[in-house]
Amino acid sequence: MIKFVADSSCDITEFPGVAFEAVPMTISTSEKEYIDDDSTDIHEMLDYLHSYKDRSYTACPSTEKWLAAFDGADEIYVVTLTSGLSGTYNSACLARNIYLESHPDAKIYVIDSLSTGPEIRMIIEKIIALKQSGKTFEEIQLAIPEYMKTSHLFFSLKSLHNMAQNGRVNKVLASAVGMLHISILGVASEKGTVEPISKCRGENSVISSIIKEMSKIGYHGGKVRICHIENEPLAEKIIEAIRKLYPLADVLSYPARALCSYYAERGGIILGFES
Ligand code: X90
Repeated sequence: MIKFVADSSCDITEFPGVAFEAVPMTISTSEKEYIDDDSTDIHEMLDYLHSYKDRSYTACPSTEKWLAAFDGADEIYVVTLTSGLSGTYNSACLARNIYLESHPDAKIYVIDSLSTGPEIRMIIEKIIALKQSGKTFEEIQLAIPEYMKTSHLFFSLKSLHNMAQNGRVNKVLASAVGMLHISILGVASEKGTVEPISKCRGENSVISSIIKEMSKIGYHGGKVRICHIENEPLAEKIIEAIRKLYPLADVLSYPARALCSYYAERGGIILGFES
């Protein structure tokens, strides 16, 4: 059986027509835990965290959780959140080694996305398309690193509070963003970490800066995936701006699941695209 697996930072819970599983990350405080699966009410989680004044944490899936997702499969493709910010890639690699001891004929390809959300989704979509066109495991192992040279991730965030609290960005940068109407525009760096590009004042500036930065990297009408944290209007305006330039572009927006919602915070958007 062929299986496609990711951690829940991919923001999708199913893929029609294939065996796909998202292994949940968790978000917690000292009094409550949210498991990042279909059961989590993200609006409620964001409200709760806003009113909760003490600190909150996240955790990546245990090796056991990855193993449970591999169970029964003998050709497995795994895409994880960046190893630059999380232990999820290491945990998945450990699970691969353990699984291979009891399933020596299985093939498992674990991919460190060096990114999150929409770019992970694009990598999964690519693997599935390659598989459906008849490519072998070995061919896919060669094709994906090439594909990842053409996939990129931008984000626009209104707060870096949760990232700073959990040591994922520095506090000086975070405190500069707390102001009303200021968003920080950034890019996933080569190492899979947060790299700020500019501060934008107001929504129009966010939209034009994103379009400008995309074309700088060589966007010319390829696939775009946008997840938003309770900010569908901004995602739709970005789509509109892209379609003005490239009416036929394959562009999609959808709400983020819990892990990306926690770190990108209310109002944030994360955008993956192909150059
Ligand atoms: O506990 C854990 O292992 C999870 C840690 C997750 C850390 C950051 C997740 C970022 C989510 C924020 C904006 C995009 C940043 C992308 C940089 C690669 C989304």
